[in-house]
Amino acid sequence: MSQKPSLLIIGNSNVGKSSITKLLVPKPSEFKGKVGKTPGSTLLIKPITQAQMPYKIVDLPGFGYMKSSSHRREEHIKQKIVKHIEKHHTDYFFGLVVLNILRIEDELNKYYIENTETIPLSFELISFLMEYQIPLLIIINKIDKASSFDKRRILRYLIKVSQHYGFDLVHLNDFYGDYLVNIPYLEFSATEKTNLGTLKKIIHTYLSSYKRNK
Ligand SMILES: Nc1nc2c(ncn2[C@@H]2O[C@H](COP(=O)(O)OP(=O)(O)O)[C@@H](O)[C@H]2O)c(=O)[nH]1
Ligand SMILES: [Mg+2]
Repeated sequence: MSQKPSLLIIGNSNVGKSSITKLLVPKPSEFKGKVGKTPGSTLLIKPITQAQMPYKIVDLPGFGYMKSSSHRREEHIKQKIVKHIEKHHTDYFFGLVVLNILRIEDELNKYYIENTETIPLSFELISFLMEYQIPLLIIINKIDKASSFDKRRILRYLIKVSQHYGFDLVHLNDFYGDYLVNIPYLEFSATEKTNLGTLKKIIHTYLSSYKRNK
């Protein structure tokens, strides 16, 4: 196939997906996706391509918190994402699951502690993507907004709840590529470009290994 492989960037709205995309494309001024809220009830799956970029970027909204299908619109979007991944999973060489550090505690409290019928953050999505063997990196974005004290507390909490769902989150520096056990995370700030070099490097590592194995 002459098609370029795809990078998945997935997460709830406002976590920073478009901002991260803008940092990855060679010509940010040609990236038309607006940074900011994009309300709307339809899911548009439209890859971002640029001539000089060796891969495509697909930005998806992630899926929600319900175990039941009570919320029809969210269920509809979830079904579209599931169908898309089922059909195209072999095109994806890497996936970035983006979280907003300032929302993590709230979401864990609301969907893990207070309600046992729901699944917080993107745990359901992460296991789904792992089933399709798409290598993943959890991006903890907006770290510029948290103190280092809060950051440590939030990360500790996230790691603990993750273990409840069977995931071991490990810092990218401590990750050895064993996706059956571990998922790497990276602290990030799109506005400050914190760890952007590390992110670009790991993307290219996975891109090369995907191409080698094709
Ligand atoms: N402080 C801070 N703001 C950010 C960061 N990343 C994104 N934002 C802001 O968060 C808002 C939503 O970002 P956007 O990229 O549109 O999120 P998306 O909905 O996931 O695509 C925008 O106002 C961004 O400027 C970050 O790392 N730090
Ligand atoms: Mg966006």
